[in-house]
Amino acid sequence: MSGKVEISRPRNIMDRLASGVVIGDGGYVFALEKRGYVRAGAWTPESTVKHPEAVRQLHREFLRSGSDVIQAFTFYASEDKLENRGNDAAQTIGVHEINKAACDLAKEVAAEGDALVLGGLSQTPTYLSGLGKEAVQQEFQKQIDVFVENDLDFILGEYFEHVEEAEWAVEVIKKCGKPVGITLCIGPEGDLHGIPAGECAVRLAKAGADMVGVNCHFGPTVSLETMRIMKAALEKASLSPYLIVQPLGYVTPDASRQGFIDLPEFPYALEPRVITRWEAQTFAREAYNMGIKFIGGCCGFEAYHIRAVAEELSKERGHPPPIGEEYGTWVDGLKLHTKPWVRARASRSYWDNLKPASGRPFCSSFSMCDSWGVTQGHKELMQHKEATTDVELQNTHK
Ligand code: CBH
Ligand code: ZN
Repeated sequence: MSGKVEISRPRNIMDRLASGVVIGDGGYVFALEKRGYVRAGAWTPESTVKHPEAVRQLHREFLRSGSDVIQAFTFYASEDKLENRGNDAAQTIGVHEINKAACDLAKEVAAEGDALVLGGLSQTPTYLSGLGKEAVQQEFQKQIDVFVENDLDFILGEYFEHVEEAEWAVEVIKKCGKPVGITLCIGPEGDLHGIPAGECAVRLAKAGADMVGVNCHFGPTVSLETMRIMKAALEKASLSPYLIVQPLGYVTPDASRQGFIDLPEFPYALEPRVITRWEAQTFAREAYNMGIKFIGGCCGFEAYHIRAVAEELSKERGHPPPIGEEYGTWVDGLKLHTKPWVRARASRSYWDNLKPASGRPFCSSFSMCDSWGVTQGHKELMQHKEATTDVELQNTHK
């Protein structure tokens, strides 16, 4: 396949960041759930063992679209998470096998081009249960061991709601000597303990993270707002980690503190909020102009969004996305359309000025967010669950 970029680039993420912008990949769990290979809720990382062809194909789509790095599919693949969700498959397959299979698949596809491979860790149930730093770091260590055994290029701690847990992740990742990125899934209001976004960024840089930023929970516009706050605080503290942003591929102007999780449409009816490829291009430009060096996506961010990011930054990177090398640009394609009024759309300004209709006359622009406010300790959640189960039981016995 044509994933290979002619000029061979440094094999180290830090060198790549120093020499230009790095394009990440997009959302795995959401894409694989829609394709029927991942179950929503538990987000079943054992797909790396059960459906390797599906994970491989998605990696390949991101690579062909212009991703410079391929992320092993290890989201929620910590041992405590696998056990905590009470899933048989995960218990029989196990943390080592799931993470190892993820490393193999990511490495295999990355080698079809010139991509680096990273392993991802994320927040743990152990933290939310208040079991303390040592227990949390032990969970991270089990995944890090596999990433080191498989010699991945760097490690990303992503999807942390609490900066304290993210600091613990940075501390333990640093011990393995690999470069470390860290992204919180927070918005401009800060983390779920109420720590302001700027302070979070400073704490993570001080902990030694090489890349600091946000992923998931909010769309491109809100995520860039958070990044602006982080950047200003880092500059004020004279800290200069690389900035990284991997937002949702959904627009979320109405989301509250916990982002898209609080939207009533999460997770099965978010489609009307999907960003267009043009919005992905605008996002890429804005992120680049802000000095963000690592630009990718999270849930809802599909391969064609990554392609749009790579197209927007073609000049800066010195080449179009690999798929463009094969098929030319989107303009070239559209100029060949049979209908003249479609051919007339072969200009960037046409798409930039378009306000796409939703086709849904009864949809409102904004939603009312759920605001349960439960994250830490899960106490209230458990109480609610018990109450709901009681009601359900009463109902079934009626
Ligand atoms: O799948 C991926 O692309 C990962 N790199 C990040 C997933 S962000 C996970 C969202 C889960 C939402 C939830 O808590 O239910
Ligand atoms: Zn996400």
